[in-house]
Amino acid sequence: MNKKRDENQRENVRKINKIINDIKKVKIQGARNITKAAVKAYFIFPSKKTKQMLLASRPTEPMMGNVLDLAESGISKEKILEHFEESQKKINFSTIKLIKNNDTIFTHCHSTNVINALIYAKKREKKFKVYNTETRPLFQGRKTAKELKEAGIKVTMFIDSAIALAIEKESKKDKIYANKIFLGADALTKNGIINKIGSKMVAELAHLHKIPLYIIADSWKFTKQKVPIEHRSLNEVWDKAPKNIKIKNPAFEFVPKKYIEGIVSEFGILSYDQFLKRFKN
Ligand code: RUB
Repeated sequence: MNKKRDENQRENVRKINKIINDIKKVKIQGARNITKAAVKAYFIFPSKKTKQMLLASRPTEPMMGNVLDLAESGISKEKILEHFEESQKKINFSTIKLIKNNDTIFTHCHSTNVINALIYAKKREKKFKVYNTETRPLFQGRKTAKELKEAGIKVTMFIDSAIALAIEKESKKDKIYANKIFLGADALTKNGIINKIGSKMVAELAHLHKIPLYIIADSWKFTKQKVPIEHRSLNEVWDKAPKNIKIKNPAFEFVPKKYIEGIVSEFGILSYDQFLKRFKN
């Protein structure tokens, strides 16, 4: 009997550690997927220790913290997972209203909230194409391009340093430009959002060229706490780099709200300040 119990315990620890490692290695990526995986891990063995270990696996994910707080307070796993499905449905209903036929929508990295909304629009016969960026060093952009292609959406992937080319209106004569930008978010804060490194450059270009930037994100990503920016391993950038070369590998960055045309969440399409008000209520 005890042997069986010990075996079960070991198996549970193994499952939790696997999820934590997959999050650390970005095999599980994106705020929504990370949070769902964390919920799964937490409910294998609900405890303060499990919670702490999960939180440490990805510091730039307040949604994981918010959801683990809910789990700790007694909200069931089913209720939490139901929120993600319901919220995504509402996000899809709103995002489709923003998409016009012949749009070119630019996106960066890989956001499940964005991709699900684009696939929903495609299934409802919207005709648009997507430009996306490869997102070095871990190439989440390839995942985005593959998923969109599999859904029948026309997609063109650019190297990261071609961001300006992909969204600048000056290039209109070559038909290389985006007329709408959809980004996901890891964190929604009072003054702006946090998302994959490169997002601020996208936002500044959007502002300069008057291309509307929408953040497509579940409201559970909101936090009042300071969000630490994760700096990842230097090997991801240059494995076995010569000594005495400094390398920086920040994974996320802050985008001020002044660059954001609207937030598409389960509350609908709102300006940043309207969203903050709605969230408070
Ligand atoms: C992913 C990323 C995504 C947000 C939102 O970065 O920046 O835009 O997490 O994603 P990484 P979602 O690949 O390093 O996790 O919409 O899936 O919550």
